[in-house]
Amino acid sequence: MFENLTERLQGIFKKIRGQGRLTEKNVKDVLREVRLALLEADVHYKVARDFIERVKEKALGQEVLRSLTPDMQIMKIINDELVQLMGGQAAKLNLNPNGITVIMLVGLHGSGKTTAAAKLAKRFKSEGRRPLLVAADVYRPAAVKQLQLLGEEIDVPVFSMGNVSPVEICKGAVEHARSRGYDVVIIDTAGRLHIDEELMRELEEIKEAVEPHEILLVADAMTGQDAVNVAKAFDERLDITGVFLTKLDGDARGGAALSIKAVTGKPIKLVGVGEKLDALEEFHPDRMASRILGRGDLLTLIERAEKAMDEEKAKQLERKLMEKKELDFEDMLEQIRQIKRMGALDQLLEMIPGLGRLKGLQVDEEQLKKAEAIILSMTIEERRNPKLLKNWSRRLRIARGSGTTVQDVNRLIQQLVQMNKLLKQLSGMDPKKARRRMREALPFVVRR
Ligand SMILES: Nc1nc2c(ncn2[C@@H]2O[C@H](COP(=O)(O)OP(=O)(O)O)[C@@H](O)[C@H]2O)c(=O)[nH]1
Ligand SMILES: [Mg+2]
Repeated sequence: MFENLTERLQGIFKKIRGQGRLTEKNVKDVLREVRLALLEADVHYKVARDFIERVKEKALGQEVLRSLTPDMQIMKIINDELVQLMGGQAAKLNLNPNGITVIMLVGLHGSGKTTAAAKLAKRFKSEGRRPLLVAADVYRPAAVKQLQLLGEEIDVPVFSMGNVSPVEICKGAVEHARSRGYDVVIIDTAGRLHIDEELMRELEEIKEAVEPHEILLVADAMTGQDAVNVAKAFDERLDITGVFLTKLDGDARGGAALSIKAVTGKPIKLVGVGEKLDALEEFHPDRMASRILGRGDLLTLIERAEKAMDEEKAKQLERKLMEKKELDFEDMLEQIRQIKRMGALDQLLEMIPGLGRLKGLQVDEEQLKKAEAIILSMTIEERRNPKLLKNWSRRLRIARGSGTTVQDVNRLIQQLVQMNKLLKQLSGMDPKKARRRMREALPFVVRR
């Protein structure tokens, strides 16, 4: 799915990786290429233009996390904007909480309406609902037969009537559902090769007759911008509630998925990812964005870095450490927790240039856990006044309480002594240098 776009974008990010920071010039260069990549993916040109404008504003504005490398900064901004472009939040189906839900599927021939109807029915059935499929495509006998076969496959009844108009069939179906206790009515309507007036009028009549809770336009993602135009045309006549985008498993270029919300204002609610009847997914803009960027793992890491690098907090701790004459075990505990918040330290270090010199360092998770357990087994008094630990029986109690040995406890006490020694040495130093020395002396971080 969208492999080409993903590949292009990754190539673009790579180019900017080596550069020191984002400047007007390199942002412009990068965004020119991103714009081309979007157009090539068949994104609507206005959508692409506005998108680039927003990314540029953010990249050159103050909103970026300065501690990330330039490619990460740009990637993060593009990711956030992609999510917004596709609607931000995932849009849920509007179901009637106390009665029958009517869902009407509309769209051109071959877009996947009949398949989508069966997929929805299967999903509802698995959720314990009682769906009823409605064959309102009366112009081709084969269409009714196709729905009936799919209905048999998933064991969901298909409502059809002889030689009457689609509007009558739909009304009849809702009546039937009411009397037989079906709670979701899924209408498979007729399509056309092109949008035509007769079809639109028929669909409007059905809409008026059964007042659907959802009118989903079924659109084929493989047709790119055409799908967007179709969505726009259907929306203007029917005021659709959302889009069911099909065939995303094929070599769709992404244009439809990226442009539909921006052009029509209507969200993509569901996507079809295969011919099988369980190939149905909810549309999540955030997941789709990270799929497009192909770096879901990295994005999670960046978010973690943002959380962990809460700079205010880090400075506060540093300031506190600098002001204090003596560190105690409470300070150490706080430090341990900060390291833990950062998680996989070595991965984070690689993308935060300021910490690059710590490369090759690794958190000793075992030691970290042990230290935390030991400190947690101390009384508050002992944490604040480490001198109390000269008493052997206290150390024995702590070792037992934390499942460690007295040697472990001794070692931790020794570490605190070392930290305090370092702190004394730093006291006369230039604060900047001192802070750096202090960070480098973090306990529990070992050289690989
Ligand atoms: N690969 C793929 N094929 C699909 C998907 N949805 C539908 N199709 C295929 O598209 C073709 C047309 O589907 P159909 O439901 O008959 O379209 P309709 O004319 O709108 O009712 C069929 O061959 C389906 O198997 C999908 O999500 N992925
Ligand atoms: Mg059909």
